[in-house]
Amino acid sequence: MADVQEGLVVSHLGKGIAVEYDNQIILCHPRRKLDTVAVGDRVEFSQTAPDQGSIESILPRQSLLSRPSRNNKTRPVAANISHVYVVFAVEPNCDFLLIDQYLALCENLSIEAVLVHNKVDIPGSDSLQIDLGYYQSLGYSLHQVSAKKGIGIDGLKADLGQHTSIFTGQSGVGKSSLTNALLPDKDIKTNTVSETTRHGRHTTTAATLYHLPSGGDLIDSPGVAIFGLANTPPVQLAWGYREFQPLLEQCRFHNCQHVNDKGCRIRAMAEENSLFNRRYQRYLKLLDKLPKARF
Ligand SMILES: Nc1nc2c(ncn2[C@@H]2O[C@H](COP(=O)(O)OP(=O)(O)O)[C@@H](O)[C@H]2O)c(=O)[nH]1
Ligand SMILES: [Mg+2]
Ligand SMILES: [Zn+2]
Repeated sequence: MADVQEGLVVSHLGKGIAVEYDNQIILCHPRRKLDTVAVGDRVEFSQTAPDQGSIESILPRQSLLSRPSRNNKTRPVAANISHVYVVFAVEPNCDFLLIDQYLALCENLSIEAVLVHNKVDIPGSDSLQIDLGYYQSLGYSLHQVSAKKGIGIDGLKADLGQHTSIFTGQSGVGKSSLTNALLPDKDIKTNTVSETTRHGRHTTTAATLYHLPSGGDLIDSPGVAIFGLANTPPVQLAWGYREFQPLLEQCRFHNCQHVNDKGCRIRAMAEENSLFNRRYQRYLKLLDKLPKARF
């Protein structure tokens, strides 16, 4: 086999995969039978022409985020992310059910979830404080920011500088605005990727990895809900609620679903503590959304 080099997958282009190596972009094609390559993957490739190559293998992943695709399958989107920044705001109406869903999934994927409360310049943002304080009591970090007014952006930059991250959250909360605040020359960079390779336009629907000028890597994925609950068994959903974890062993039945089961410690706790109960009610809603028949 020809010499292999190690590179970083930064984007999918129209005609191949953009692999960064030695400050250059090499347009690569995966070997047949290789698993689907995701942005953020570290790969071994062999060069076939000055700016072209063939991906021989995908190096072991620290994490993998997938998006649901056809036939109940999932498609890898972003690899090796260590932190997911869950963005929300008072407007559009803060969707705590969606936040809990992201937190539960991250917990199960061993990815750190960080809360980003954007648009704090909007009056009424204070109304979220009680719920946010509860999340903080569970150990979640919280950034209070305004992409528009530049509030809290330096703290966010410093935090992002340590790792590979992705923003998630419902449409309209300000993910693109935050990305622009962190990466002012993003559009230039996007064009550079396609110009350097001359092998196909950069598709705006694909995920792209950017090196932030202030440090750290950010994977930008325009799709809204990058990861869904479709493949989450109920036990994982319950475990994804951090405050449930120490109680799970205390339910009377080992297969307790924490709904109407006798001797359920989690339900008992929900009756005693109103903030716990708010999260518990959302757990019940998410449980209801799971495709039960499959487990
Ligand atoms: N008031 C206010 N508006 C913001 C802020 N950040 C973003 N927006 C606005 O919210 C809307 C949606 O922002 P966008 O970045 O497109 O959200 P995305 O769908 O999550 O990418 C736009 O009209 C932005 O101008 C902010 O910090 N404060
Ligand atoms: Mg956007
Ligand atoms: Zn229980």
